[in-house]
Amino acid sequence: MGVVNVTPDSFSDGGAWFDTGKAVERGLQLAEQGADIVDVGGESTRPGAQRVSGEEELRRVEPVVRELSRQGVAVSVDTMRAEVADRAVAAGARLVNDVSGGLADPAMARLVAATGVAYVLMHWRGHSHRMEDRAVYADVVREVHDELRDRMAAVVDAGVDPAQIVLDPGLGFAKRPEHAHNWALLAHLDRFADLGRPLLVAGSRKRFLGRLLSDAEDRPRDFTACDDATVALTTLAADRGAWCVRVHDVRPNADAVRVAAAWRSGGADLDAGRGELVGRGGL
Ligand code: PMM
Repeated sequence: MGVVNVTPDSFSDGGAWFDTGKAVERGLQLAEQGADIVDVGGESTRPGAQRVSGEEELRRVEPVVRELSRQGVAVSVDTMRAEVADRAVAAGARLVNDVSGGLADPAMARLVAATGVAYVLMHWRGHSHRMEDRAVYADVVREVHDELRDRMAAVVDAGVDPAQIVLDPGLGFAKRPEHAHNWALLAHLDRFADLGRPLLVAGSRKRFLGRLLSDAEDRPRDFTACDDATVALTTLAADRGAWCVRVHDVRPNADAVRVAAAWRSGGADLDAGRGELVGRGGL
């Protein structure tokens, strides 16, 4: 999954695609570089970010989703709002990527159920301006696992078919780099297998990588210099069976996924590193 942030303030790409034409061009480029899905978002979720209005979010994402879908790209919409998801699905999106796991908008689960599209349900403990305070865990792996299980039960209660769901531990969301929450989750990805759904791992350019790669004076590495570490993360995640990795720099990560898949299958299935289907009608 390649990322196109149609925002002026995303931490990871600094507003480079905040223009419909540029965003579409970028999405096409990512698909060409090997992304099976292009994730289009209009609201920054970086720590401390303030929300934008639904109207503004829609203005940013809808034309990009429509044009990329028209050109045959499988598009996912990164939104916490049911109304934005609804309009994006009408414009051709085939997956709703909700970082709030249905918590930010009570109408989201019903909308996802009604449309039948694939749904990424991420672990979340509150909007960006609060998530740092809520990153308190006795056992991060158990708590994230149990909270994902409970959110999955809640959206299924609201009518979502479990077959639509992809789970995401939400690296960097209410997870503190200084407490190694993200690394604990990555080290124990296998603990999420009992939930019975594919996993999405999204660590690309996140602060925990910059912190790991701090210099001798303990200054974190800038996110722009974390792409090699992202590829390493992708390789390990793919080897441990992640269904999808969400990344900014697609080509090397798509290559890593294919290498890991070929390695895992012992060469028996050289197409194993390409996207497979989730949700009614698939991707
Ligand atoms: N992280 C960001 C945005 N969307 N979606 C999912 N499913 N998982 C994530 O961890 C996630 C996400 C924030 O990162 P960005 O600024 O690179 O978009």
